[in-house]
Order: sequence, then structure tokens, then C-alpha cells
Amino acid sequence: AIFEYAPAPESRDVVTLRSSYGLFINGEFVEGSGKPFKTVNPATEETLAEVAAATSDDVDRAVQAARKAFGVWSALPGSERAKYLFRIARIIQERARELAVLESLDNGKPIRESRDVDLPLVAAHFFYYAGWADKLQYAGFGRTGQGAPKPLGVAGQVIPWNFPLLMLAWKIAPALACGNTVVLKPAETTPLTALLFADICRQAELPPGVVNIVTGAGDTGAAVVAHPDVDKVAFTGSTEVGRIIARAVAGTGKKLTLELGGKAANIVFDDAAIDQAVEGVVNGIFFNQGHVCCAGSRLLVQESIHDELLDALKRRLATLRVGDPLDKNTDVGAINSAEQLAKIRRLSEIGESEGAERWSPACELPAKGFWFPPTLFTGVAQSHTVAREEIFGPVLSVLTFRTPAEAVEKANNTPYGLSAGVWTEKGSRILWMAERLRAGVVWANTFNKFDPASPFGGYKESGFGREGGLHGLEAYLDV
Ligand code: TXE
Repeated sequence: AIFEYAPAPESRDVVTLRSSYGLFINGEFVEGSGKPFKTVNPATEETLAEVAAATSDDVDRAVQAARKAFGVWSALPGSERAKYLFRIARIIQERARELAVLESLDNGKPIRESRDVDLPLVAAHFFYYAGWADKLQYAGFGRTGQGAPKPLGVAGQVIPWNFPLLMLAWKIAPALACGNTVVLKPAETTPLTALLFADICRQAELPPGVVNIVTGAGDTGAAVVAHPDVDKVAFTGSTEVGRIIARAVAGTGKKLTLELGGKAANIVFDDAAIDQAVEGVVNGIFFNQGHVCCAGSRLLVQESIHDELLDALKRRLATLRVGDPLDKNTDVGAINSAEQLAKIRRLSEIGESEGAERWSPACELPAKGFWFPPTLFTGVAQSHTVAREEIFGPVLSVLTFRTPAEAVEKANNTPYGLSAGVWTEKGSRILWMAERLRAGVVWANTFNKFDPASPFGGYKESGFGREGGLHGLEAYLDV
């Protein structure tokens, strides 16, 4: 928004960028056989680096390295694996500033978020699963001896660009704790922090081959998924690619977990603390530019407080600072890619053409880079595209309801089921709603709260399997 403030830029110098990056296979950086690709800073469109692209031959080398390492890694006592994971967690903390700046450069997210949300959670996931590594026999999957839980083998993991390091942590920490080895493919627009993580694995002296990072586009991901020596596939990304992967894995005996799209309802009742709800609604959709699978992208507001809430919301949106991700004052950063920006624009134009009313605060956007202003659609009907499709950007669709039952019906009227938010001062109503909302997570009087001890995952087309907590171990163990 347009008003005076003193810029507080985070230093870029904490990051040493190389001009080109290789694949991380068997503990070493090696060249890829594919045509290298560029990764750009979405806030400036400048090229950050050239990155190797892994072909299926490269993926094969990575899987072979992971297979060989599996023998060593799975044979270690859990307490030994824990030492490595604790060491990785500590190095992440030590190098948090460097990781956060690189994440903001490659992804476009505000440094305040990468520094205060992503990085602390990344370290927390490694600490949390390090703690499980020597206690798996107590994890409810069987006792010691014959019934002890066993790792699955080589995990092939494909992750998206919205939380590059955090999604890596969600995937790698539990897999390693359980004794599996990993071939991970980061998203093509955000490969750099995964490669810095590879460097951290070396620093922690993790045995070679336990973690392998293969960069590339969708075909590299498909090669990981299709490799016959991969025992388990874990994917976070679009529902469309999730379907392709489910088909590719069908009948192979590989285990599969999918964490896909969402269209979450943030439901505000007339007895809610309005200021608190406004903050929660803003956090729900403008955190990380709305590039969040569990984003509260549909606001369901009780009819009696519609005008009051919308006025307060608009006033709050007018104070959001959109701009340089490395400025510590920034609330909303850059859209991750030109493709994602085109998608947000297209869906917003459809929203207008279908008759919803579009509103954004006065907002000066930088000339270079990929930007989209915080946007509200009011007068939205359930049939409107902006109420049905995942936009994955800073766009909130506002609908109304009269009764709790109607709120539940509307909230559940989506093919997705990842999360929901409920804002009310009535505890009994929170419980009543939580019972009925078909969503993996229901937040009450808060939103986007994550904890490594808490399982996360979807209903319906948002996928299956849980990540985080005790349940997150299930995806990487057999009894
Ligand atoms: O996702 P893709 P995209 C949604 C969001 C977004 C849309 C498209 O709505 O606008 O998806 O984003 C790899 N086999 N979400 O195109 O393609 C790909 O290289 C194996 C929601 O970026 O699903 C990347 O590493 N892998 C979401 C990863 O899959 C394949 C997060 C995700 O990319 C592949 C991201 C294939 N055939 C997008 N094709 C969430 N739920 O958090 C691509 N990939």
C-alpha cells in the first residue's frame, strides 16, 4: 500500500550464489545429462543461477545410490540416525539466515515469513523426527523383535515451490528417522535451497546416498515416480499431477501419499472477535501470497456482520505492504512465476466476467517482476469459478451464510478438504463445526498454525496420508 515507511532491507550478501549448480548424488555434486535450466528471482526477473536437469539415467544413478545407502542407513541403531538428524537440525539453525534469504530470493516470499515461519518450522521438523528415530518401537506399530516396524526402502519425493525448504523437511525428516533413504525432486522454479540443504547434509557428514537431490522439471519427477526400485512415493503439488502420479503408481506395490490442492473456508460467525478474525482472514489468504495449499481462500461470513467485517477487512488490506521480499517490512511478496501470475490473472478475470465484484486497495506494484495486488471478490455465488477453483494467489472470495448448518454445507461444497477455519466465541459451536467440516485440519480462532507434532493432510481430492506427528511415521514404515 502507499504510505511512508523506512525500508529495512535484509542483506543479500549472506548468500553466496554459484553461477551453476549440479545434482546431488551419492554425497557429491555432479553434472546432469539434461539441458540445464535457469532459476529466476521472481521479484526482479534476474537469473539467479543455472541448474542441472536430471534425465531418467541420472535419476537411476540417484536411486541406485539411495538403494546402496539403504543397507547402511537402515542398519544403524535409531539413536545413531537421530544424531545425524539432530546435527542437521542444528546446522539449519546456524545457517538459518542464509537459508531464509536464499528462500526469499528464489521463491519471492517476504523475508519476515521465511525467517520467522519457514526456517523455524524446518528446524523443528528435523528436531521432532530426530526424537522419534530411537523410539519407533513405541510408535504404536509393533513391539521390538519380530514385530518391530521396518523402513520401506528408497523414498521418491516430489515437492512444490510454495514452501521449498519446509516441504523438503516434511518429506526428508520422517523418511530418514525411520531408516529410509531418499531421492527428492524440488520444483523447477525453486531448486536452490534444496541444493543448499544438500550442502548441509555433507556438512553433517551424512553417509553418502542417504539423501539425493535431483533437479529438473516434471519429467524428472515422473522418472523418480516411475523408477522400479523406488519403494514409496510422496508427492505434494497440484491435484492434476497427483492424479497422474496415482495412475503411474497403481499396481506397482509402491506406497503412496499425496498432498494436493485446497479451497478452504474461513468461517466467521457474528459472535467472533472481529479484529482477531480480520487478522486471521488476512493471514489465511495473504500469507505467502496465497501460495498455500491450505489457504483460507473462501471467506464465509455470517450475513448479519457482512458489511462490518468487509469494512474492517478493506481497511486492513489498505495497510498491507506489497513489494521487495528482502525488505523486512514487506507483508506480501512476489508471485512465484510468470505462469502462476498468468493463472491468477485468468481466474480473476473469469471472476469479474461471472459477475462477482472485484476490489483491491490502492497499491503500487514494482515495474519488474511478478506481482499481484491483494484482491477481494464480493457477491460471490457457490457456482462462481472463484469459489470453486484453487487460485493459489492473494485472492479472497467472500460468500455469506445465515446458520451454522448452512456454513457447514457451503464449506463442504468443494471437491477439496484440506483445512478450514472457524471464528466464534462459542466453544460448543467450534466442536459442532469441527465434527462436520470435511477437512484434515480445522483451526479455531486462528489460521495457518503448524506444528511438527500435529498430523496434516487432506480429505477427498486434497489427497491422502498424513504428514507430521506420529501419523507421519506411518507413511515410511511397514510392520
Ligand atoms: O504444480 P505441479 P504447478 C497447485 C496450484 C498451482 C497449480 C500448478 O493451484 O497453481 O497447482 O502449480 C512436479 N510427474 N499447487 O504446475 O505441476 C513439478 O516439477 C511427477 C498446489 O507448479 O503439481 C513440481 O516439482 N512430478 C500445491 C511438483 O510436481 C511432476 C503446490 C509440483 O508441480 C509431474 C503447488 C509429473 N508428471 C501447486 N509434473 C499444494 N497443494 O501445495 C510436474 N511434476
